[in-house]
Amino acid sequence: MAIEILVPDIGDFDGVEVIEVLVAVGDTVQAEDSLISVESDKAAMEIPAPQGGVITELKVALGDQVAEGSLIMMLEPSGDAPAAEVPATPAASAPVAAAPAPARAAPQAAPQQAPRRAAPMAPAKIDETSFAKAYASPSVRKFSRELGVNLGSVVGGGRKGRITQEDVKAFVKNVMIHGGPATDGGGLQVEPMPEIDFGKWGEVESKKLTKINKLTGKFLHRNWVTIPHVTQFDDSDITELEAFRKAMVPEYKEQGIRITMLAFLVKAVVAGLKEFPRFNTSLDASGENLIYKSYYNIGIAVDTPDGLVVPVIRDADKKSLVEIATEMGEISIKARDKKLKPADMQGGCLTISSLGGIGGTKFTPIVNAPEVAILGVSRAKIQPVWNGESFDPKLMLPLALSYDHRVIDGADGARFTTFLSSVLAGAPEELL
Ligand code: CAO
Repeated sequence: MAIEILVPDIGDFDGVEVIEVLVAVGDTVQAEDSLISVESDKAAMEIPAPQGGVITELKVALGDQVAEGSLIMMLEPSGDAPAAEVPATPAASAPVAAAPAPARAAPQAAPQQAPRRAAPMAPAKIDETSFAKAYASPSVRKFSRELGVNLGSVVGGGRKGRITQEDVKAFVKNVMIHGGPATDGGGLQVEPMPEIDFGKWGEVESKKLTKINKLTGKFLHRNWVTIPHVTQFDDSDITELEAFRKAMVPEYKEQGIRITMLAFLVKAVVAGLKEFPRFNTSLDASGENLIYKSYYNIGIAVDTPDGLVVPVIRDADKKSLVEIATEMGEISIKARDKKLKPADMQGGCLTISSLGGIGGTKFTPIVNAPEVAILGVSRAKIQPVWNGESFDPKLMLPLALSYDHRVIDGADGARFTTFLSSVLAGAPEELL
C-alpha cells in the first residue's frame, strides 16, 4: 500500500516554493534520495525520500507553495526497513516539533494510518522554539537531534547563514573542548525569556529583524558569552593630526576622496599590530594554539539601515593613507547598497568601530572573533590638558580597546593603547 510523503520539519517557514521536482511517477527511489527542491527567501533545500520504493503519484508541481506536513507524493514502499523508527500512534498525537523524517511510515505496523511525524530522537533539552526557527535542511535537523544539539544555538556558516552539518560538528567540538552553553553541570545555563504580550500595556507593532540583525546578533552573542572581555580606555591627543587632516581635505575633496580620521586610525592600528604581534593572532579551533598572521587586514564596522556589517581593508600595511581613505569610501557605499560579498567581510585581523561621527564619550565594543581585539573610537573633543604649568586646549580622541583576555594580558592591552596614542599624537606625516 502506498504511503504519503510529507514535507518534514524544515524550520520556521510557512510557505516555501517547489522549484524542482526530481522524480516522476514510476521512478524507483532509495531512502534519502532527493525528491523535490524547495526554496525559501533564503536558500534552497532538498526533501529526501523517507524510505525506498516506487513513486506512484505526485501531489505537487513546480511553483506550488508547501510547508511542513504538506503532502508531496505517494510512494509504494519496496519492503526495505524505513530509515527511522516510527511511533505506532498516528500523527495527531505525535509531538509537534519532530525529527526530519515524518513520512517514514511503517506500513507494516500501521498501513491505514501512515504516521505523519516520527518521534524526536534523543531530544536532550532541545529548545523546540529556537530549533524550529533555525535555518537548516532536514538532514541537518536530523543530525542535530541525533546529537541532542539545539540548532537555535548554532551559528550558520553556510550560504545566507544556513546551518550546515559542518557547523553542527564544530558546535559539538567546541562544547566538548570548552564546555557548551546547554550542558548539565557546566557551561552557561540561563532561563529562557518568557513569552510576553507587550500589547497588554499599550499599542505595539511587531517588525521582523533583518537577516543582518539576526546573523550579527548570533555572532555577537556567541562572542560576548565565550570571550572574556576587558576594555582598556585611553585618550589620544590628535590636535596636530586633525590640523594636518583638515589641511589635506580640500585637495582630495576635488578628487571625490574623503580624508577621514578613520584612515589615519587604520594606519596607526597597523603600526600597533606590527609592534605587538600578539594582537594580530587568532586562537585555533582547539583553543590550544595561537595563529600569528603576517598580513594586516583591518575590519571597519559600518552602520547600514539593515544592520551592522564589517568589511575588511586588505593588506592595509601596503596601502597609502589616501588609498585607504579611497577604499573606505567605496566599501561604505558598497555596505549601504548591500553589495558586499562574504569574501569582503572575511580575513580581518583587528576591527575598528568608530562612533566618532555620531557622538558619545565611550563605549565597550565586542571582540569580532576570531580576532582577539577591537578598537572603539568615540567623538574627539577639546579638553584642558596640564602641561606642567598651565592647561592647554587639546583635541582628545577617546579610544576603547576591548580584547580577549585569554590571549592578551592587561599590561599588553595598556601598552597597545599607549603606543596607539603616541602614534596618533606623533608626526602625522609618518602615517601617510
Ligand atoms: N571625533 C570627532 N568627529 C569625528 C570623529 C571623531 N572621532 N569621527 C568622525 N568625525 C566626524 C567626521 O570628520 C565627519 O565630519 P565632517 O562631515 O565635517 O567631515 C563626521 O564626523 C561624520 O563622519 P562619518 O561617520 O561619516 O565618517 P567616518 O569616516 O568617521 O566613519 C563609518 C565611517 C563607515 C565608520 C561610519 O559612517 C559608521 O558607519 N560608523 C558606525 C559604526 C558602528 O555602528 N559601530 C558600532 C559597532 S558596535 O555595535
